[in-house]
Amino acid sequence: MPKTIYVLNGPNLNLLGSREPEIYGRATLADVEKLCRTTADRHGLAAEFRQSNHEGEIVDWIQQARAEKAAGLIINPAGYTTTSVAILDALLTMEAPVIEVHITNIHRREQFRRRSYISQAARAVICGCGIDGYALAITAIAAMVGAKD
Ligand code: DHK
Repeated sequence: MPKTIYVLNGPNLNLLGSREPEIYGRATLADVEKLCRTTADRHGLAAEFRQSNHEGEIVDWIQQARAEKAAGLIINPAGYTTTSVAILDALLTMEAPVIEVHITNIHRREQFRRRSYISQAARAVICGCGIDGYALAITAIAAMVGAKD
């Protein structure tokens, strides 16, 4: 059984491709999922890919990843980045590496997007690489946990 990386996506990312495409691009969440599966597979890992518009559901999934001893967790917290102590607290319980991903460069955008609660629990933060950031994060976790190349 391959080890599993959880890839969690926060609110409004279900609308990728049609939501402000001049900012977030034309790729859909299904495209992101495909990219994650292909990249994980290349490293001998499995991807558990999910999206929710609900904070508590994301907290539940983080606890599930911990209980199931996931190899790592990638999260694009989207709008919860700057508000969610609950998601931060859940991530702080993870022993496996956590990487925070944002499609856009949040530091080039409005001031309020720049202060992330989540970064305090993240081994790395990738932002501004578009959806490729997810693939980079999976590759980084594979290296961190010594998965096969
Ligand atoms: C996605 C969102 O939905 C925003 O709330 C964040 C992030 C940025 C992204 O770039 O992926 O501010």
